[in-house]
Amino acid sequence: MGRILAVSNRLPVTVSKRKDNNDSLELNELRSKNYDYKMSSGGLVSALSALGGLQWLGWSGINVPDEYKAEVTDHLNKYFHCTPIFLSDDVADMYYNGFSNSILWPLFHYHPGEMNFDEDWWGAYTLANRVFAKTLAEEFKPGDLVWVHDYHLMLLPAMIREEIALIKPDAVVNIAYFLHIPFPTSEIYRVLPVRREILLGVLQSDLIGFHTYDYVRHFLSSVSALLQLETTPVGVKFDRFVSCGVFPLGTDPERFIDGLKKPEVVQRIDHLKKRFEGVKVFIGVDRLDYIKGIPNKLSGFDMFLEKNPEWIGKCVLIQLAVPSRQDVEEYQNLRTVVNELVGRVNGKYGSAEFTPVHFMHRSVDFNELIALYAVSDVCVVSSTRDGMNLVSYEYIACQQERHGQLILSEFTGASQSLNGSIIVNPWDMEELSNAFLQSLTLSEEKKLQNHNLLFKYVMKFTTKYWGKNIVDEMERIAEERKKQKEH
Ligand code: GDG
Repeated sequence: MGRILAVSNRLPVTVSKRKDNNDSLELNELRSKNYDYKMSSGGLVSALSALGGLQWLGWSGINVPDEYKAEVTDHLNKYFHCTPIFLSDDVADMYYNGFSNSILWPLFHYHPGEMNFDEDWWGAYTLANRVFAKTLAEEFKPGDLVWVHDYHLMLLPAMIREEIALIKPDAVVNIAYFLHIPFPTSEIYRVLPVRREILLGVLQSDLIGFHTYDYVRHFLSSVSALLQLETTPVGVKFDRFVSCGVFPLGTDPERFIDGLKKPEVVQRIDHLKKRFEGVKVFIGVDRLDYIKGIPNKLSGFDMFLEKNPEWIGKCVLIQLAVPSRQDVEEYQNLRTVVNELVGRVNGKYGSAEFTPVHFMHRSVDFNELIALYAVSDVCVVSSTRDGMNLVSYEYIACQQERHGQLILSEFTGASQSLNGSIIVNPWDMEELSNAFLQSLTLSEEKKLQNHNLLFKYVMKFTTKYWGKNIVDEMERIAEERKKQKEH
């Protein structure tokens, strides 16, 4: 197999226009003549890089005028093995904020009421996918494996085949597709006006991966109901057999465990431990997104304190809510709701000495994040839907010392793997408030038992394991196809 061409909406490098015009500055990896570059680190980036021979294609994230496109392309390619996709501001807005995040995202997370179908957004989505496909076809060399990521690019597998056929007609193209969010039940999916087009787009992959078997099942029933194609439990009989499989994503636990040993993190942990001495700490880490069930968490915490007043003053909820998609209206409304709820809980139980909810509407750096994970007694994940949820994995990786407990919504993909967590229905306030209490009152022995189960799982099913599994499966499929062709 040749290189892996990973395609995702955004590149793992942030490109920004340089504000200074200081030509005397030295040009290096982080700086070309007119632009700055910053590599994002994350589980996915390191896992895919570890597979070797990786070229990453994705949207540059900013509008780059024609005269600078060659500069940015050459720089990204030379230093980062990245190929940028350029989109105009208008197309990018309608494709990303519009169709991807205001139609597919709410619908796939069971919010059909918030989906306002718009023909122009659909047009922009189609166009953006076409631009991706054309750039990819130029980049593609026979033997490369194409790996497409996520809901922004559901038309891409079909378009890739069309574009490559135009310029490299004899090339064999192997395509894997992975969906990072849930695939909803077919009764929800069928609401989408372009439901057939989207399915036909992904079905040009050789392998389609999902986090859980429920998502596979939903996908297969949509395919059979809407396209009348024959399916088996592991795929679709199409012009080729399209394999559909379960590949639950994990995290990179070593990155967290090693991070906790850094002197500045050790120091920060000491400081936080002193700050919260004698107080139990609940932690929530979410993008400020309506799927994360932050209002449910705050209401559950409210009920817990109301029913168990002996805990008032003895526990806090630290909620980190990272700003997200602030150009989309639903996210602005959510912010108002969450601010109101935080104010209500703090007004009800707070005092001059004590604040029950510490709410941060911003992101923190990695060191601060892992220090917060490490000093917390319980992590609360209350998503109303979540493809997987990696925060729960990261928390466990940071809990070797404290054996903290995990309250986990049954509507996350993670809940199907993380045996040892306290599973809750985040819509059942009674159950959620009881889980807050239970997590604090479990015996040390039970806490250790839960932690050991979870820690073992998180250490084994890592991002690297996930990436390797998908690539191995793709290689197997490619090999099988080759043999079939020879006979
Ligand atoms: C989508 C799906 C699926 C958060 N705050 C800070 C920060 N984070 C990092 C966490 C974690 C990541 O963001 C969030 O990942 P999740 O998986 O929890 O959620 P989504 O962003 O919604 O991701 C999800 C995932 O794709 C992968 O397939 O699991 O279901 O929705 O890594 O650590 N990182 C730093 N500061 C913060 O303030 N440094």
